[in-house]
Amino acid sequence: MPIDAKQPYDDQNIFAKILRGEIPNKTVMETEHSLAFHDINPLAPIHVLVIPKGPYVSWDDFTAKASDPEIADFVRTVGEVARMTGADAQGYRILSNSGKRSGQEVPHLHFHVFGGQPLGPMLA
Ligand code: D5M
Repeated sequence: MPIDAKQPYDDQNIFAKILRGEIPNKTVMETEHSLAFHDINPLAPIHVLVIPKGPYVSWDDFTAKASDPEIADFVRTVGEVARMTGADAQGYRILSNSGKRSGQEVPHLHFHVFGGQPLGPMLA
């Protein structure tokens, strides 16, 4: 069920549980403010999720509330994931759903990094 991106942060969401170590994840990299891990239902050979460690629902929530160091760390982590997975070699896609109309399912900001195959005009 897509979420309302303007809802208050729900600390019982699945990515909050991953950040607290309550459920496992396949970590690609971790920094002071960000975590990158493999998507549980990959839609491409490379499908990594990058999340901030702070309690932000969506991109608009994050960019309104997060500190500059958190934002810089997150943006750099997304780039580093593209490089370290090899997605940068032949091209990749970054996507983030925000709110009901986008189909956002998990109410904790995440960027999808897709790669490893031709991606076509869109990859939902
Ligand atoms: O994307 C939410 C994404 O989160 C979707 O691609 C599945 C992924 N997901 C859900 N649970 C997990 C766990 N436990 N580990 C890794 N990946 C997970 P959205 O943009 O919100 O539709």
